[in-house]
Amino acid sequence: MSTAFAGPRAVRCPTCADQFPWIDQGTVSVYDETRTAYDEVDVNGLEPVKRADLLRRGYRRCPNPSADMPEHYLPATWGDYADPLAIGLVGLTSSGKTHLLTAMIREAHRGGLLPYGVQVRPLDFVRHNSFKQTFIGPFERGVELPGTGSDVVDAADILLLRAGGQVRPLMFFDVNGEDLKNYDVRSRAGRFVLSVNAAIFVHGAEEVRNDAGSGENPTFELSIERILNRPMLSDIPVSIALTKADRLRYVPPADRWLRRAEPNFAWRDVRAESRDVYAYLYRSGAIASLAPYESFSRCSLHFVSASGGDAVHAERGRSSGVFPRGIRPLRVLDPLISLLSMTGFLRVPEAERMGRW
Ligand SMILES: Nc1nc2c(ncn2[C@@H]2O[C@H](COP(=O)(O)OP(=O)(O)O)[C@@H](O)[C@H]2O)c(=O)[nH]1
Ligand SMILES: [Mg+2]
Ligand SMILES: [Zn+2]
Repeated sequence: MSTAFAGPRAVRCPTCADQFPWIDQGTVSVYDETRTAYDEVDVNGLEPVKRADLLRRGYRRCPNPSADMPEHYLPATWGDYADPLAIGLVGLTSSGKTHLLTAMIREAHRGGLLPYGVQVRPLDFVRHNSFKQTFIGPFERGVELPGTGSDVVDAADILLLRAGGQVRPLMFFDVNGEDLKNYDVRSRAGRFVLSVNAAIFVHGAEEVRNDAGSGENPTFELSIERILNRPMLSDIPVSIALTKADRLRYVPPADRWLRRAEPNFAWRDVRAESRDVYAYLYRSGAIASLAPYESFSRCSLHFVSASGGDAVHAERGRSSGVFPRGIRPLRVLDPLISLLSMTGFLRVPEAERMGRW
């Protein structure tokens, strides 16, 4: 039989990005919330119903072949699903990655993809609860999220997408542009970069100033250049998210898109918005932020806003700021919807032409 030769399936861990063969070991680790610890349970002798239940909510310790991470666990069902769709969020520190990631995941859990026939549920409850507590909760209360430092973080939350008989895990990695300048392919950051199969390049709109600031950011531009030079990434679909677009709410043509509540879905609209974002970035002098458009064969561009407005800081540089009128995410799912259609997960009319303008 062919399966005898194929051997166990190789999976990639969402925490350390190592690849390893997925072999059924007959044990499952169960998470104990009160002790925040995992207990290994032998499921071999168990009746099928009990065994299936433990597998569904259980975990498995990652062998982490590179041995460069503290002990960590994967959902016991990880090996049952198709290879995850791993999206890298690439951008400079403070471009708005963390807020955008939080707003997107929150919106997806609130049914924001249902109009496109995509159902979403968390794949890993421990991870999901921790993400809710640390990010979604404070964000909903209008608290500015803390900076995440410079390292590539692991998958914040893993979503299980279902659409038209397809099931696929979706995860995002926060990839700090500066970290990629000197990364080694054997490092954790390098492994993450190798595993992404789509990317969102995040560019934050500057605060509107009266002086003719160029909006250029040399560090951002340099790191994008380096990322684009990785040959294995050149053929993935990408989108450019011009975030903090709430700062452009009175600036045409951004205003027109921000007033639209519905995400773009039709190829025509995605193309029209992409042209407007392109023109805006070009005119504001942020030429290098357009590099992904020039370098990848499929790219869509979007105006988005995670918070809907600027945070206010009581004391500069001290505690977190607050969003005084609460948060109002605008069009945050658009970059994701485009990527889902460009990767073929979402069957939209004219999907073949999406991102090729
Ligand atoms: N006006 C506005 N500010 C934002 C938005 N998203 C993030 N910010 C601000 O931008 C700064 C950096 O955001 P953060 O998400 O931490 O950026 P990261 O370093 O790329 O993860 C913070 O001061 C946020 O208050 C947005 O959608 N609109
Ligand atoms: Mg961050
Ligand atoms: Zn791992």
